[in-house]
Amino acid sequence: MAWSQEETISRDEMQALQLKRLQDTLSYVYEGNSYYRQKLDALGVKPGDIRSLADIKLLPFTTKQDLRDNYPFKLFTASPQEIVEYHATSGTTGKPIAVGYTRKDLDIWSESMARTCAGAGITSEDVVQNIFGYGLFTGGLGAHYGALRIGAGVIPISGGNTQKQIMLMQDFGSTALTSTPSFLVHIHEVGEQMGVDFKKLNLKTAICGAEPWSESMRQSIQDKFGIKVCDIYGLSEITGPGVSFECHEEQSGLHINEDFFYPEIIDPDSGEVLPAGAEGELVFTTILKYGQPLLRYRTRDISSLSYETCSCGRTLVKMARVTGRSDDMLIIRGVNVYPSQIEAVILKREGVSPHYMVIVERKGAMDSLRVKVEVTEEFMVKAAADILKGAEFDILEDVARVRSKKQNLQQDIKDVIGISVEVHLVPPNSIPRSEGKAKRIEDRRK
Ligand code: DLL
Repeated sequence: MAWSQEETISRDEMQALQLKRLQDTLSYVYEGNSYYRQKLDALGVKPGDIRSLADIKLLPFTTKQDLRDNYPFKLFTASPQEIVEYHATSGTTGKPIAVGYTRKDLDIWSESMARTCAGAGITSEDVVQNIFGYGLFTGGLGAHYGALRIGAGVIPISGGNTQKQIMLMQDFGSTALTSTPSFLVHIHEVGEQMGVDFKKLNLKTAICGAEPWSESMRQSIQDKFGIKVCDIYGLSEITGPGVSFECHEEQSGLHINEDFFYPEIIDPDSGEVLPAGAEGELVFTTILKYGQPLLRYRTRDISSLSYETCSCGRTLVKMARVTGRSDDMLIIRGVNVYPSQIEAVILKREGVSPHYMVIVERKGAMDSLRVKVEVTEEFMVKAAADILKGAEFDILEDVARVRSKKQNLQQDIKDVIGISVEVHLVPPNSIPRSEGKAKRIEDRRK
């Protein structure tokens, strides 16, 4: 059953509500945010120009680069006194993207997540084992707030600790799980080795998201645990998890909390707005947010919208499962990684060339990251000369040099992207060159 009344209102009522909230948001950012005021002034758009939802086209897009350029708080519209919680995304060049919530924003976020929990069939009777990471990542606290609002019991275990996760499922009788899908598969693998039969536990449902996953992965998790699994989508910039959620009745597409986050689908190349059903890039305008409201934020996520009625009774528009991105961002173990971050580290190092290849693989349920980097001619010549000289001492020294170069590079990359990586130093010219765009990523998980 729907959690709040707005989830089932008619299209006309929804549009009237959206228009009013869009107009209020525009006045609020125009008054309170000099970045947006300048941007709107440059386009000659005043808040009063938005007379219908279609007029949203007049507004400028906001991009991740805008958030980076205005790091950390220049896109905040609320005053520092009003901000009560901060979060951040994993960064590109070491600096994250900051997000700030007012008390009212936390209320809207909790409401979005309560709807998400209710959508998955979670009630006040449930014990929610919250496996999403707590911290700057929005997953943990977002799911926590939603479960609390529903009145469920929350186990704030956060990520990792696989064996403890299994122990608590058994001992605390968890009935619902909130997790990335890949980590649930890993938990199952470990549990199987321990002889655990997950179907005999109290588990009945899971909410999974924060990374791309497939319908077959859903089926497999459902079969392995004997539970229902619903998709959840969101991004830190907009609110965190709970921008949209699946209902357990249909499990086909995610209902967008569109009274809070106004969705559009655009052509990623031209920026043109596409009609319902067409696949393109998701764009959201926050229409009830105070800390850091965003106008037409380009998510880079590829999806489509459907306004068809859903048997669950919700009238909220549905977005299709996110199938990919219009940029090269990878999500590895829940962490957002851009190949450009790795490139920036490589370019700063001596002895290696800018020819590299990022390889993502799934070993068991876990993603692993390898980076092949070509060493320079000079580095090779020196190594070869040492070998030819046959001086045992030199060769040993050389091996040590290569090893420490590799380890330093591994550490530097880890410091920037936040997850461990295996570096392979390879000879010059051994990575295939391409004639067009360099192919730097090999995602073998698909
Ligand atoms: O991943 C928020 C979140 C937490 C969502 C928990 C769901 C559950 P970010 O770290 O900012 O926020 O990453 C946002 O992750 O733009 C998508 O590319 C991707 N993503 C999130 N959910 C899904 C999903 C959180 N269900 C980025 N399917 C987004 C596919 C997803 N991709």
